[in-house]
Amino acid sequence: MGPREVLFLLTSRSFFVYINKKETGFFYFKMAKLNENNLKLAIQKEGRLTDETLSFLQKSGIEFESYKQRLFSVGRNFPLEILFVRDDDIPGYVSSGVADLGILGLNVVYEEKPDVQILLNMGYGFCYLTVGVPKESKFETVYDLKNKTIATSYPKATQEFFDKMEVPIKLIKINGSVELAPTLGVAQAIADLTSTGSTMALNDLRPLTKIYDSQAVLIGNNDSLRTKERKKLIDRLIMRFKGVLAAKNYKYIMMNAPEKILPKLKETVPGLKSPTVAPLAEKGWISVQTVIREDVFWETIEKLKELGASGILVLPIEKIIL
Ligand code: PRT
Ligand code: ZN
Repeated sequence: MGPREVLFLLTSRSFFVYINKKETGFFYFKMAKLNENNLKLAIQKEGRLTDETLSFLQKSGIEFESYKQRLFSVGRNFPLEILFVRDDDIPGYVSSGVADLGILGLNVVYEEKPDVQILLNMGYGFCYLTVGVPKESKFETVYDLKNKTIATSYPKATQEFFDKMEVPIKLIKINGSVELAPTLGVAQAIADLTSTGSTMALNDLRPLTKIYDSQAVLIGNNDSLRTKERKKLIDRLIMRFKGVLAAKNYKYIMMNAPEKILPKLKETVPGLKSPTVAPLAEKGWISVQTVIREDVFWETIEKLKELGASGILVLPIEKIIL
């Protein structure tokens, strides 16, 4: 256990108490008073989702003090308190109402099944729960894993998946370094999160099948969503989040084009509503400004060039309020 690891953490809507052990062996605790009326958002204190969550909040225009070594931060320009906790504790905080909202991996929600609502996909922290088998093994389909032992940190989702496939398996729950289980002879296969797939490859494993897709999600407490004033604040926050997400998915483009291709341009780039068109000094030419979707960016640009558009300028969008 690292010296900074939280030993005990107790919070209610108004207090945050944190008890820890120093390297010297002494216990110490900190207590903070929270403003009961502020919205509370629990996020991961230190881990894979932390940087992107903090940068997402900043892009949403929420200003707060740097979080390093902090337990919580208060929004300067939004009635929001951010609680920094272990990701595994977020479902409990949100379902019990200590926090109104939480941002965590969908994988944790699938596993813990807290009584909360999933409000928004955050568009980062993408990964998959994947069944992996030794590269040299004969396993080709999930049916080949009948009666085999599978090591995982996600026993519920894994069991449910194999139950649905009607393949009986034995499960062994491992909390870390699941990918070592086949080499150690503990299991014949694993079910673990993957993103690039390099951990599996480095451990001589290959993916056999995917159990689910995951990404960071915003979850909400049921009572908070039913309380009028709190729901209003949550909606305001979600509107900001959606603005950041929409901006990420679109690019702003400006181009010059012969006037006669305008109908075809409109078909290629439907934009959010319709493009802005202005005449150019050169007769028969126009300037067109619109937005295009990031996921079809290059296809769209290629089509526009084919149609005869030139001088294409692409700009990032900071926010889109729909
Ligand atoms: O300390 P705390 O409890 O808060 O954090 P943690 O250690 O439990 O979680 P952390 O920080 O490792 O991950 C937080 C969340 O990030 C997870 O719950 C997922 O939603 C998400 N996420 C996204 C991932 C990955 N990608 C990921 N690749 N979580 C873990 N991994 C691990 C995976 O377990 C495996 O060991 O990365 C390895 C595989 O990665 P690739 O790229 O080699 O395939
Ligand atoms: Zn965790």
